[in-house]
Amino acid sequence: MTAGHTGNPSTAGRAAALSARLEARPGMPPGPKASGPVRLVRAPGRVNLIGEHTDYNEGLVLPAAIDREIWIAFQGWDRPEVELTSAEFDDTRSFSFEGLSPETRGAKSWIDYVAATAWAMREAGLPIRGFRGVMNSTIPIGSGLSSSAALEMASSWALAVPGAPRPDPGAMAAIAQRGENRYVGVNCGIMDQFASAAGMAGNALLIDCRINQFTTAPMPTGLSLVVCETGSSRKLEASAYNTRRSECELGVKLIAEREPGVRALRDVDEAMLERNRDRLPEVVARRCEHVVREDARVMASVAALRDGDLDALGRLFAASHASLRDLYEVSSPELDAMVDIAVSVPGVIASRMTGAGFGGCTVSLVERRAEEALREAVLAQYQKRTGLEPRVYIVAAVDGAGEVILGA
Ligand code: NG1
Repeated sequence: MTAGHTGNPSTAGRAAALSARLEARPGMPPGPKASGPVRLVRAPGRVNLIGEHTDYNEGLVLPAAIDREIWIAFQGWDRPEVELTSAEFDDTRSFSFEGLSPETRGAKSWIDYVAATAWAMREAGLPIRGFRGVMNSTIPIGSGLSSSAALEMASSWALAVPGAPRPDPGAMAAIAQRGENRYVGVNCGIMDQFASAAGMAGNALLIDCRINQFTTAPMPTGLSLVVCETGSSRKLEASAYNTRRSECELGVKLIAEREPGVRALRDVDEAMLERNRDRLPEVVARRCEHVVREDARVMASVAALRDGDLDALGRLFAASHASLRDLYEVSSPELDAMVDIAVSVPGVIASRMTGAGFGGCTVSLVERRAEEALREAVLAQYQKRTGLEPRVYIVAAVDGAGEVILGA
């Protein structure tokens, strides 16, 4: 099975606990029976190393799937229905395939991400099957580590009819993204679903969001990937995110009036942007400048990862953060403080805000020996500076979503 994880003690323990909870759950309805043994699927969250607000501009991103994951233990059944329990929330929700339509817009509950995936799979002509299951998650919610995309990708595995041909990870990610765009009503790019679907252990993924293809870039050995959560609210995010998208679209429209062939900011380089700057409202010019240069920084970062050029990585992360703060204006005092603290710690190679911004997390590349020093510096200084409680996660790049084959 693609991306199958082989069993190890923690895998087996987690699987056993989830399966036991599923089997002990009352409420197996009379009539159609769940068929076959309990199966297990998993899907990781992700952190983006660099390439922010580029995915919806048909640009480049460099995320890694991380060992913060959603797992679902489930049994397929012959009802056109999903009934799923969240172990964390102790909450059971269900939906029927019959009522699925994008008019159900808006995520009123976590189950809507599962329903969105079922809707999008069916729309794409993929057969789906109902199941009853129990899930748990180690991805912090609302912190920008893509718990929604992970839930979608885990669901795509649980909903799939066994033995049916499965689209490649990029195509499956595009299907789930369509579900999130059209059914849930979140206008996200493809990065989150793609990273969760296609992750490769020990690697970041260079994803070309124009053609939905990826290559891998090795994580430097000897460096840890550290995510620091600011604990600050991302309330403004949805409207500000959509405003940024519209500003980019306006930039494309105005540049394309003079430059035939420009379809997205991906088609614009720095020279073209300068030639056309006078046509753009000042704020739109700044948004475009961020995106155009960020694409270039992604390519430079991949080269730096491959060459082990840590100084270059540090400069590129710093430039990305400054651009998100000053040109794209999606950072926050909390994100700035977190990056500030991180880069003052010897052994921290690179640090920047990650995800949409307005709160959420930073991502840092850190020499292993400096992991604890970073954690201590954050715990000692961040709360004093912001009044908020930080969280520090040391994460590893893992494989993308798939079935967990126990004992393999
Ligand atoms: P976060 O904020 O990490 O969920 C969002 C988008 C991505 C991408 C980044 C910015 C959603 C669900 N995801 O990520 O597609 O555009 O912002 O690079 O909105």
